[in-house]
Amino acid sequence: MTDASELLALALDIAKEAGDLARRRRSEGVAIAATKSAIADIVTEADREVEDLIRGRLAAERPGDGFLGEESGAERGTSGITWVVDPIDGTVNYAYGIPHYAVSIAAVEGEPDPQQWSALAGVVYAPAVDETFSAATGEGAWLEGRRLEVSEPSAAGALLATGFGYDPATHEGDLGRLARVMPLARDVRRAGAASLDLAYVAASRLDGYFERGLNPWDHAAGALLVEEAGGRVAGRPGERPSTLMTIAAASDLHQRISDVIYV
Ligand code: LIP
Repeated sequence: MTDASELLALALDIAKEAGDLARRRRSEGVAIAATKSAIADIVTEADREVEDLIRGRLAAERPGDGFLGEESGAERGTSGITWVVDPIDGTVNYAYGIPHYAVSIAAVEGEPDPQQWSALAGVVYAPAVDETFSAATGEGAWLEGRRLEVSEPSAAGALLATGFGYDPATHEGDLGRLARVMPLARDVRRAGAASLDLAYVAASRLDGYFERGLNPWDHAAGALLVEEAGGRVAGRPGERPSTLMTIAAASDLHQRISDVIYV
């Protein structure tokens, strides 16, 4: 039986080292290495270097584990544990010098598939503000020693966050969903890093978050944070989070967001 707090301790140590590297590279100047799914979907040299550091540390400390990373792809392990990694979530923020990006590391058990896996440990580390959000299954979600709990919105309405994909062809649909959700909101934030949007829901800095088009590494750690803070994370009605949809909030608000998105 794998000890979730042991995996969490390793993820915390590696996320800190990886975040320090990302912050250092940011101060030295960022080089765009390539574009991916669309011209707006960039990868920097630092994304790749930070992922190599994380993957190298994990391979050295836990050689039997699998890996699924945004930049270097997937490798099956033999231990039943897979590490799901976004080295710099919020890459466009990072490239523009907006200090809102994060290292996201999750350890999951079972099939390396978000529709099947069980998340055991998750860390979202924001190097620019030196904030570490962490959770292990059954042990709660934490920010710098403070136990986190999701919030239901006040009478003023919900403070929500959302995001838009890199493919312009999807924007009309995203804006249509936003228009349907707006009546629930006191206001909306578009901050540019899904892992931090989820961490902020866990920390009651946001009441809710929804986005279409996320990849497993965008939500693997953040979803565990929200669930361990007493919230709910799902996709389309009855489904787990996926590229089709990710909704995170306290239970009642979650249902209301889902109901207006899937009318
Ligand atoms: C980003 C997400 C963000 C989403 C972007 C992109 P990346 O991840 O964090 O929420 O709107 O389209 O997927 O590319 O910075 O790792």
